[in-house]
This record gives sequence, structure tokens and C-alpha cells, in this order.
Amino acid sequence: MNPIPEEVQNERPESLLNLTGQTRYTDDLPVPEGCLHAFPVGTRSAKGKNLVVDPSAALALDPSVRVFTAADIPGENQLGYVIPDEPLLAQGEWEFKGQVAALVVARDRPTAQRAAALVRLRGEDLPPVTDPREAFKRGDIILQPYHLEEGDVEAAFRESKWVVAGSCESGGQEHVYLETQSAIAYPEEGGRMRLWSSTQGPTGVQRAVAHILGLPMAQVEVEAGRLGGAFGGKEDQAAPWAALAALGARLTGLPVKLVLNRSDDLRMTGKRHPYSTDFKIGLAEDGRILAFQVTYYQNSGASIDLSLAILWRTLFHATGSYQIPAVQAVGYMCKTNLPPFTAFRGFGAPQAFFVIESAIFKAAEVSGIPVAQIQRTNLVTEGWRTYYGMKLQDVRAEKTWDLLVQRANVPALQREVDEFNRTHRLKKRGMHLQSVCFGISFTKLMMNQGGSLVHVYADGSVSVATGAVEMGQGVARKILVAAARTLGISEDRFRIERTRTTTVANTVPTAASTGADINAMAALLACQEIRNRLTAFAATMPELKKIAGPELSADRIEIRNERLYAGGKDLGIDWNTLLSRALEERIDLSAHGYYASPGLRFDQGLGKGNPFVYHVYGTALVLAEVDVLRGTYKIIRADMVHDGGIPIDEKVDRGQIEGAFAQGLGWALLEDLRFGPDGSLLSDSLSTYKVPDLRFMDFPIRIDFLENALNPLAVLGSKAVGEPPLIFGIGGYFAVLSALKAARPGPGFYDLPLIPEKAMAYLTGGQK
Ligand code: LUZ
Ligand code: MOS
Repeated sequence: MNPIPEEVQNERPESLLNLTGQTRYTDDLPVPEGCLHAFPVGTRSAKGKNLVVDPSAALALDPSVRVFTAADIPGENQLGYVIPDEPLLAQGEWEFKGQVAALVVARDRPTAQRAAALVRLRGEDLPPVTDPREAFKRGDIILQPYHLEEGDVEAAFRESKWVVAGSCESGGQEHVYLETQSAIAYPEEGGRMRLWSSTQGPTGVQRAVAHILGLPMAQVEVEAGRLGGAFGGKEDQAAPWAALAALGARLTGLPVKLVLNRSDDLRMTGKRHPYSTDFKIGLAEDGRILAFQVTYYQNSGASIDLSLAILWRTLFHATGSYQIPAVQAVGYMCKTNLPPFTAFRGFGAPQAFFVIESAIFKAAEVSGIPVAQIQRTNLVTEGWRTYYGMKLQDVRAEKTWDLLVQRANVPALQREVDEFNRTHRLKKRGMHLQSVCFGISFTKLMMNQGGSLVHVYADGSVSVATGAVEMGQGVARKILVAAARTLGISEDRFRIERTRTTTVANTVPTAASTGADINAMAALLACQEIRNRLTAFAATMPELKKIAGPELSADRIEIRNERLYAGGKDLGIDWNTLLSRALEERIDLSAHGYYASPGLRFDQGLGKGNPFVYHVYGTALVLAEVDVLRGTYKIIRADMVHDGGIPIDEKVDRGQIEGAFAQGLGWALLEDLRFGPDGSLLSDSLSTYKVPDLRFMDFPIRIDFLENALNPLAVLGSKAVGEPPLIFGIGGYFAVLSALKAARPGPGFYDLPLIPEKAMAYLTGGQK
């Protein structure tokens, strides 16, 4: 019996392998002969010094057991490349609970696991810090404060009719990728190391492994297959696990496989950064925002990892989707004894959006101006110069907002909600509109580049390799469409390759929503190159000159539906004939494509420039219902108008929007990442850490794409889609908060996630 409907099969979506369980993740690969299995030994407290690793009991377990420590590393024991603050294996000191102190390898996984539990760690425990504000007070900040500002905020506050200050908290978030961190390392002849890694960034893994083993990068090859999700968790943080496998392989001369089990993955790896923030907002009588001042205390964890790029994205998104003339923002990376917090879909922007939306919500309470009116009044407009100095073009914020209001008939819906709340005592409803304006590009300029390698084979099939890693997001599908359209041949002819450092070098991680923008464009450019060679060659073919006349020139020839045309006239040559003729005449049918995103420049000293190629806009409406006795709630409806440019594949984009929204709702409402004061992860399993499930997401979602929304600045007129719609999930927070206020009028609170416990505390007047 085939559970996949025929129409889906016929469409051969990129997701079919995932859907049918045929995808092979790292742990599904057949292991090579003699492969050893690795298990990490994590520190058992959050901070300490004078670390001593005692392997004796572990070694006594089984003759195959080996235990490696920092002293065994042949290269440099360092993964940090912004600053050297992240040893692969703890050496002397340790800075978070679960930091890897030793690596155990053994003949099989159960033996390695048991041996790891027997490795004794000794040392002197020190008191940990887990709270970012406490770290700040002690001066434990990484690097320096980062500022971004425009205008005279003090003067603008003086002119304001209302000035509202407050603070807000947002929690971290687990990636909960289906596939945990994993890698297999194969030692090859001559000291070369080949790896299979579940990573978004094969080049980053290559660099880390080379550094740890003391090898040139050319002696390390990294391949990434299709990942079982990543969400940012495998942007930087796949590297240590691959490096550990490579270390074991180097020291034993045998292949080594390392697959984290779920609980180690939860305890040892980084997550979304929690933030604690102070804000002050100034409003004019008519609801215009005149000034905004904000201080972010980013909980960065024990090492810098990607915290700086993330802090920059927070600063860039401080004003949300709004145009505010005077802004002063400062951010601190606060060093705490928790796993290094890292990239997570949104990358610091969701934290910033939550703050500005909280400020507006609170300003609405104080001023009596409806929230939606303040929001709508202040949306960014065409030509607005952001407070970081970028002039916005082709702005679609008001358009998405107004269309949504019209399509969902928001005024009628608001009346329904009010009526519902008048007529129900034990259930209350709340509604919120959430817009997004999300900058697309890596905040680190140098990362905005990518490459491809395309081979056309003699039988007419085509292999396309790029730096993009397919992790379920559909980037391979977009690359396929871009390549097929450019060459003018059937999609059936293509194979989108796995990502490998020997095929495409110096790749950036597939991240920042730019996977397709960069890599589908690089593939397109390589296909263009091959197409141009073919049409140039075709123009010289005597049999074509006969049909099309002697003045036949390359620029008049096109390949469409696998045939050659000149000025609309079929030249009677198909793709395969063209190729065999081209091969006879020794035309190169391979090409490398390279793309660097245009128009980027940002002066960090001045804090001004164009850090983004363009922005993605959209507006969502979220309707929630609260059970007043229980403090529980459900989302009952969501509507969106989203700017996807001209989607390359609308179904892929819909999937991304729904998924991002679910993940945003999870962050805003359910996912309660908690650490104890001793730095232990309390939410250390999927029974204590709740992610959105089918039941939670069981409500109608209507997604309308903005029509005629061509984006001249990305591949085939499309727009990046991965991260921006996550912001819509924040609407869930304020929809629930509005429902709570309908049950019990009072000032709101800004402490995300809004779990039922907090709802209950509010309803019973017990909230802090
Ligand atoms: N990764 C990164 C990202 O290295 N830089 C970024 O700006 C970014 N933005 C979003 C997601 N990942
Ligand atoms: Mo990133 S948060 O790896 O796009």
C-alpha cells in the first residue's frame, strides 16, 4: 500500500524522501568496516578549575575503550574564530555544565556510552552565573557594548506626549531538529581526513577539523547530506562534534562515528539566546512614535560563538516594522555559565521584535490609543531611511497590512471578539496583528557569497552542486527550478548534489534565509555560462545556418522545452543532439558559478550603511481563546499576507511560512527553556520541554502571497522566506495577552513564553 497520494508522487516534491522515510541521516548510513563509536564526556557542574580527567575505570571496562583529552589534540584546541574562547575539550577550566571534557571511543555505542559514564572528572567547583544582568553587573561582558543610534532621543522624549518605560524578558529556544548532531570521520591515506557531517556549514566544519588536527584545509574533505532539520543549530555548532569524531579517527586510525543522543544534545548544545531588555518609548498625541531607547542584555552563554552577528541583527531590528526618527540602542553580550547560545531561525531579530511590540502594547495601555492604530500609523514607508542608514525601497509593509485587514475583515472580526467577550465569562478571546520587516543578508558582509559547479553529462542529464545544504527547507527544489529554467530543459534531467567542500569551496553556511538567494543564483549563473557556450556553438553549426540563415547569431538562439529556437522558429535540434555535436567539437560542458550579493556596505564605526540587500514584509493576524479557569489557551485562527516576491515554488514557501509561524508560536507561548541556578538544564527532555504539536496547530491558517511582488534583487524575482514569518508567532503572545486582559483588566506583562502558568498567575492576580 502506498500512503502517498498519486498527485504528490507525480509532482516528486523535494520532500518526498523525507515524507516516505527514505532520507538517510548520518545515523542511517552503513558504517565502514572497523568503525568505532564515540561518546562525549560532559562536565558535571557549570564552572570550575583544575580539571583532572581520570579514565581508569572507563579503560578497565573493555579493551577497545580509549579516552582522549585536550592533551591528545595534535593541532590547536580551539574552535573560536571571532575570539579564541572555545576549546574543543575543556582544559584546566570549564565554563558550563555539559562542556566536553573528554572523548571516549569504543567498539560499539553501548560500550562507549558506559565507558563515558565511568570517566571521573575532578576539580574545584566555582559558583556559576546564569543571569545576564548579574553577569553585566559583574562586568562579565564579551568584547564591548555595541551601539546603534540616530537622532536626538532626549529631545524627542521631551517633545513626546507620552513616555512609557518598561522591561521585558524573552526565553531561549531548543532547536529540536529531528536529527541530532552527528558526524562520521574516515581517515584516509597520507593523513587526509574525510567527514560526513550533519551541518549547515561544511566549510566551517572543514576549517574546525583542520585546526584541531593541525592539517591544511585541503587535507580535509567534508560532505553534508540531507539534514534532519537544523534551524540554526548546525550553523556553527555542528563543528565540535565533527571535530571530535575526526580527533578519534586521527588518534585510532579508524573511522569514528559520533551521534549525540537526544538528552546530550539538549544539555550540551546551544539554543536561541534569552534576552533581558529595558525600553523607553515616546509617542506624540496622534500616536506617532517619536523616540525609542533600548538596552539589550543578551545571555550569550559561555563563549561568543555567533553572539556578535546575532547582536547586530537584534540592533538592526530594534525598531521592528516601524519608522522611528530618534532611536538609541545598545546591546551587551553577557557571559554566563550556560552552553554557548547560538543561531536560531530569526537570529536575534525575534528578540528585538518582541521588545518593540511590547513597548507599543504598553504605550497603548498608557495612552488609550488602540495597539493596531499605533502599529499602522508607524509602519515603514517608501524611501524611509532606517536608523542604521539604509534607504528602504519597494516597501510593502502598509500594503501587506491593509490587504490583511481587508481580506480578514478585521473590523468585523474585532466586533465579533468584543461580542464574544461580552457574552462569555469563562472563555475570552484576543486578537493581534503582527507585521514583519526583515533584513535579508548575513550581517557579516564577507559571508554574502556563494558558488556552484554544474556538469552537463553526455546523456543530457545535469548535476548541480552548490554550497547549499538541504535540511528540509526545499532549497534543493529552488536550485533545481532555477537551473532547469536557465538551461531550458526538463526538471527530470537534474540531480542536485549533496554539499561537499571539494566540489564547491569556501561556502558560507546555509543560513540567514539566504540559501536560495545565494546558491540558486550561483547555480543559475553557471547554467547561463554553459547555455551561452552552447548557443555560441550552435550559431556556428552549418546545419543551423542552413535553416536560420547565415546571419544566425548566438544572442538570437534560445533553448526552450529542450529544443533550439531562433526568433521563435524551431531549428529542429533537440538537447541531446546539441550536446553530442558540442562534445564532438570539444565544448566544455562544466561551469563554476559565483555570486556575491550586490549593494552591501556597512560602516560599523559610524553605524550606518546598507547591511541588507532587501527586506521581506508581511502581516499576520492571530486570534486566541483563553480558558479563564485553567489559564490554558488555544489559537483559533491565523491569517497572513506575505511578501514572497515571485515565489520560485509557492508550495515550498507556504511550508516555510507555516513552519516558521509554528516555531514562532512555540517560542512565544509554549517552549519553556529553563536552567537551574546551578546551570543545569531543567527542561532536559521532550516531556518537560513542550513544542507545538499537531493538536496545538490544529486551526485554520490562511496565507495569501502579495501579488505582482517581483523582487529585482534576488533569484528569479523571489524573496527569501525561511526566517521572516517566524516573527508572526509573536502575534500569538499578544493575542493571548489581550484575551487575558479581557478576562481581568490590568497592565500587561512582557515575559515570553507566555506559558499557562504565567496566564494563571495573571488571572489570579499573582503575577510578579
Ligand atoms: N547567520 C549568520 C545568520 O551568520 N549571520 C546572519 O546574519 C544570520 N542571520 C540569520 C540567520 N543566520
Ligand atoms: Mo541561521 S539562524 O543558521 O539561518
